[in-house]
Amino acid sequence: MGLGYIGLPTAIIAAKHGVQIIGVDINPQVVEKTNQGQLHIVEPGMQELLQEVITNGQLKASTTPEVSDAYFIVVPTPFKGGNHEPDISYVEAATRSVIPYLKEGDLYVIESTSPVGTTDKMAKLIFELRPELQDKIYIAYCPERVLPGNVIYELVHNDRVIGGMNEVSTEKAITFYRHFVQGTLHRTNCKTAEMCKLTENSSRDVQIAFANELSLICDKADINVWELINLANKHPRVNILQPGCGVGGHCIAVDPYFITAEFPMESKLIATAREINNYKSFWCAEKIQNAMLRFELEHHHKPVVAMMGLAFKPDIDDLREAPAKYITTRVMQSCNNADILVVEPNIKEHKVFKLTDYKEAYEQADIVVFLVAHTPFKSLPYNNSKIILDFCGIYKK
Ligand code: SAJ
Repeated sequence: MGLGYIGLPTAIIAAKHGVQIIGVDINPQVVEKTNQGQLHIVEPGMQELLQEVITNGQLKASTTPEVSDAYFIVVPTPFKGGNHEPDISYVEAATRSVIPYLKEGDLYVIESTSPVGTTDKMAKLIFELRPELQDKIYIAYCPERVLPGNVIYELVHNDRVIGGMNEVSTEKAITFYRHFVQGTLHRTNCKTAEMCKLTENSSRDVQIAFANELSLICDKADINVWELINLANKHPRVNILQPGCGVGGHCIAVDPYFITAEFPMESKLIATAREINNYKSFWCAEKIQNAMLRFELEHHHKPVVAMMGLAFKPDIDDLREAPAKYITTRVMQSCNNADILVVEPNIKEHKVFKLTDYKEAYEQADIVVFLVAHTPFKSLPYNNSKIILDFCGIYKK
């Protein structure tokens, strides 16, 4: 259930390993494209695999479920409201749509990132509507852990945590994942498995916040934060991540809120990390605006500014929740007349931003702002005559 960034690759890989798959999505265009063997997401190597499993009939897409032996819920869990309350309505809708098909011996697994207690809630819903299935079906939670861009490898090789409602459910789910997972399958209960996913991404968010906080301190102290982190990491037990222009994407910048919304009194560090990482983007925008004002005062004309990168991390074309996109929008809104050149080498065009080639933008700009450490940017020679704001460590030395 759900043919997005995780559901579709999982369906393809399982199909490739001999499982007969019906991929269900509420979006008819996604279903149509998938059945034509066209990948609607960007993921290296996946297009060929999709073509193969569609051609040999192992995978078929549909807008409605069919009777199966196992059901996997792989739909988004966004948040709602100012308090970032998790919204599990898609998980619930997908669950409701499979309930009529469930039969004795079936397996039901949630993979969607979910607040603690979601699997229990969905089990309750299933048994309310189908009381005769009590103790006759297997229910588990098994989060995905793959890194976009490396999905084919990680879906097969990463370890997975599998938490059943009871031990037999865990075992049943393990038997399924064995079809294509070569990593170790770790047994637990569903609540721990739910919390484990949130913990993994919150841990990364907290670690990035530490690096971002250091970058703010170093800016004031006039210390090169990249050199500092590199040196600190020479300690055998220190491993600091890299600062950037904020934390983006649809996982790390979202999942910690699933903890803070439910446990606000206890999750002070996790909440502060979120604030620091959000603040870092705001701070970058302010820095750029200040540099532009200073330039105008000195030169009596507005600067040409190159905004280098829009994606949420290096070398991808995914702009979802991208801090670079937020910063670029904010800067553009604050200066109607200034020349802002927007650069994103990983996409051809964008419906809001007019894109400029990265070499051309670098050439023309008075102020160059590095927002994302895309590989091509690293070959641009450092030009002393320009004002360079390097928020992502293109020129680390
Ligand atoms: N970032 C930094 N500094 C760093 C590392 C990352 O600023 O040192 C920023 C990136 O630029 C980006 C954001 O963090 O804006 C997130 O990027 P990421 O590469 O850390 O993670 P995602 O969102 O692509 O994927 C994460 C992964 N989780 C962990 O590494 C714990 C992945 O394994 C998960 O499957 C995925 O979230 C998910 O779906 O939850």
